Amino acid sequence: MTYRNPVIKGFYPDPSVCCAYGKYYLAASSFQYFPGVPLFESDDLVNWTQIGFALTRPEQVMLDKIGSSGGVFAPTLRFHNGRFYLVTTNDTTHENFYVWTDDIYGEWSDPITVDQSGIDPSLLFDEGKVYFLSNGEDDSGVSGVVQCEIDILTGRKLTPSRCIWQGSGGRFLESPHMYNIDGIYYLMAAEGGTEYGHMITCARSDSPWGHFESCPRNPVLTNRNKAPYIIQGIGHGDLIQDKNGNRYILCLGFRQIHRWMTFHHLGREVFLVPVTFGNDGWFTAGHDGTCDEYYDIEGDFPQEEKRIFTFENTLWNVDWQYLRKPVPENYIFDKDRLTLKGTNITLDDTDSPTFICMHQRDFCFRLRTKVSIDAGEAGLTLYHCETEHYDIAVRRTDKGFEAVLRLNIGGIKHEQATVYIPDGSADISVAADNLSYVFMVNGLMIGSADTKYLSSEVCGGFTGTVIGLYATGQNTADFTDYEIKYE
Ligand code: 6LW
Repeated sequence: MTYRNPVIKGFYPDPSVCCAYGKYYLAASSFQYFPGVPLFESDDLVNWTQIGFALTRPEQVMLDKIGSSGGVFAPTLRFHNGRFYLVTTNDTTHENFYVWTDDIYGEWSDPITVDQSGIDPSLLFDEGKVYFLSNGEDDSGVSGVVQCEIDILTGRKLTPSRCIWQGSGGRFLESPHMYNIDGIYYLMAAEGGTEYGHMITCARSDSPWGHFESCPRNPVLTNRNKAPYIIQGIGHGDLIQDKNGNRYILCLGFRQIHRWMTFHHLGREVFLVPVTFGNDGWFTAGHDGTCDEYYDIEGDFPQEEKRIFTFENTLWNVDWQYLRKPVPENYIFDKDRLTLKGTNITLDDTDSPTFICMHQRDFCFRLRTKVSIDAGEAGLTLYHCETEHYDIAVRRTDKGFEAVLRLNIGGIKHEQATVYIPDGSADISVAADNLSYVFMVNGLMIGSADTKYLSSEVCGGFTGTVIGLYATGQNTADFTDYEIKYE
């Protein structure tokens, strides 16, 4: 079959993948969003469905008033002896911790911390031992990929942390994962930073402690010299073997809004790249160490994608996320209606406004909903972070009600349009393509805005654009007839 990349669209960076009970499971970073660490499952590595989150209880992860792009960084998902382990970092509290579960569709354990520095922690279960890797500093102050052995029941270190590899020379050595493949220990990592210079590099050894020999063909996967090409920033990946014995890397990358415009606003997405091992024991990723849009792989199954998202066909606890530490009483869910209770916390605050979102999964879509308020303001937001978001909303003023389109870019707040509406209800809609969003109220266009100002190049940070519903002020807001339709 031929599949098309990305295999998971929208802001789901730093993928990590494991196999259990004949299925594949994938975890991604979530930063300031709650619940933390979205989880997906797949039968074939190409078609992925979200099944929930790993960090579903506020006690598991401190996100209260944390900065955007703080919080939960790159996770690693592993399955060993009937148990799933998910290890990650809260970058805001500088803690590496893991949680476990025997039922990936259920709740995960409380966090178990590991006293090793750095980010991007990973686990290797090997010959009765558990190795804990991260990018950080070892016990003698040497930085690189550092490793210790841990007791998996308690998280206690059983050995000192030792630097085992310092990469191939690129900046920001990150995302270490180690694999025992037929007795050889392969160490895969990312270098170059998670922007246009991103890459995956590799080393190997006959012991998990090294000495690691760098692959002579490093970087083994990068799109940094592939131009002009929409898919950029390929890096940070995990290696997996499928049921037929074929190997793949699932990695992150992003799609520029246009071939000649170096902006991406959908965040870092998930790409699947076939890998072939050569006689020299090293692998080639893709055809030539780059990530293509299309690949032919073994298997006869369709690539399918959910294109329509409504209240009725999504699950509140599987498909939607909040900012930081939400107040549950402010969200009332019905089958075909969402009621939000506003507070004085706004979308501009580094806090938890009444806000619930799904990720923007593709460039082109049409989105509509009907919103009704009694006071304050409520509406839709295309939200990248507190300084960059486009809001189309209904609000109450001294004179009555109006709809407003407000563009927030880098601290500039621009009300592009206000439209009188007779009561507190309006149909609001957005039509999007690669370059712009067009906003409508009751079927009439009231303005438009460029996608590029919601890009990571403008906003900075590690997240992507999400589509949120929000309420601010002391109000009750009802949303009905909600539909996002990707083209
Ligand atoms: C992550 C690091 C990275 O921890 O970005 O792409 C950081 N690589 O490995 C945040 O996602």
